[in-house]
Amino acid sequence: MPIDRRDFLRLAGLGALAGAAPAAWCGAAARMAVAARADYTLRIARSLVELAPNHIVSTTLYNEQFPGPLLRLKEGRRVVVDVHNDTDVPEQLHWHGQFLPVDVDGAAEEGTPYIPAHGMRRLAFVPGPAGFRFYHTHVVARDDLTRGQYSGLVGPVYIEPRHEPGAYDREVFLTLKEFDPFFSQGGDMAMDFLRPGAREHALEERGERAMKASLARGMPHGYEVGYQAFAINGRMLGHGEPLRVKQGERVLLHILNGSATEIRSLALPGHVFRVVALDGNPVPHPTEVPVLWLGTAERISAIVTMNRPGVWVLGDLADDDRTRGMGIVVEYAGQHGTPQWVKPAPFRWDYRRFAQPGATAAAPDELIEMTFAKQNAAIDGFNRWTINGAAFDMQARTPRFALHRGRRYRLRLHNASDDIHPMHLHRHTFELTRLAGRPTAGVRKDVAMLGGYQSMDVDFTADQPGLSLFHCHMQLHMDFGFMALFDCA
Ligand SMILES: [Cu+2]
Repeated sequence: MPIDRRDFLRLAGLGALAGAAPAAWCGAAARMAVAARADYTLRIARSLVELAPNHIVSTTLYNEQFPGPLLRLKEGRRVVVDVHNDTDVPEQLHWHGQFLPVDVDGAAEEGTPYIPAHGMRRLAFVPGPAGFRFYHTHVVARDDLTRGQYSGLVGPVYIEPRHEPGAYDREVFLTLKEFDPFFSQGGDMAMDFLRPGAREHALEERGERAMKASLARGMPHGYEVGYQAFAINGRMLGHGEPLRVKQGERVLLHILNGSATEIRSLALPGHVFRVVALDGNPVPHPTEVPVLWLGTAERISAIVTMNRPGVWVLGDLADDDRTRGMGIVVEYAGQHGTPQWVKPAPFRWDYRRFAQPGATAAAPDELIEMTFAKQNAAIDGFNRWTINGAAFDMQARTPRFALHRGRRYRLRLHNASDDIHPMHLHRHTFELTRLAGRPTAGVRKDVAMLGGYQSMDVDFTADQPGLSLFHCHMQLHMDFGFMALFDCA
């Protein structure tokens, strides 16, 4: 739910600074006092979330709330954030989608210092680029389902651009998140919704060989993670405040998939979503779609024109997940009754819809190829993931790819597994330039779903000195090898 800075300061116990400053607070003394205060304070601690009156979960949160407070920052204006860690374990806070130095970015793999257990770090940085970003924990959880993204450590960030286009009446932030995780073997995640859908024969053969080899060893499947509860903004469907709208209103939804492992979908019966930004970056070709799909950590900003009065469910297409909470009620003024859900017609998600038709990507200076593969149940029953044959090694900090500052790189990513991988690059934005053999240009993201047995090209300019982490954003994959570093001299 939207929260402005004044509310946030009040909630954070800093009300004295948010209101009118006392008369005595003037001159140098006031400047010093203000400089000693952070703009925002985040406190990491174990707490409770009331998903529904009969469903309260205990997890780790920012400021005892889910999601963490919306941080509204201004592009280019320095901000100071104090992060306190009241837990017994070191933490990392990653500023997802921003271009920040290694010291602040929030990944131990790059060299960001930990926020010590029962300690704090003061972070000062210049936010950017403008748009919908977020912050989240960035620690390795492995088999501990209380840690990493399995916890409730997720919060939205909105960096106000210098010029806001503003063709909408109001903004609503929605964070999608599951709770009460458990280990399972096998799942039923949707896999056939991506377009283009063509698989590469060579990748398929390689994946099937790996599966046969693991079957021969008697280790066919590694663990997956399932969840007992599903929620939007920490409330199960029907248990939070509905999204109250008026006929004709244009509502800009900023949707974040804060899941550790799940791909999410959303539909609102009788309405369409005009997608204006992906991962916070305006798309070249805003387009209306009936269904949204988001891999872990992806964001979609979409305008919905409220032109079908009623009481509706804005919810996930997966019946099991929606009935266990993944949705929110949209209620028009003066309308009453049971919220209605109507299953949408089949719809395939294709990033190319939002690209400039006919545009071609600039040629890169260099090509880096990576092949991702799965070794079934190879680490204590968990799948091991490799990049060009090597799982990530924290001691050696490998695999590592050397980059030259200012050069433009094309990453050619080959997926020799049947899973979809939401691939994320820290500290940069990349441009999608080829999806399953089809060229595209102009869509800029920081996470993109790579389909099973498919290849994808993404281009970026190496403009951040030091190490930048590149990984699959599925917690279960990144924790078991699916990470690499770029080293920019
Ligand atoms: Cu993955």
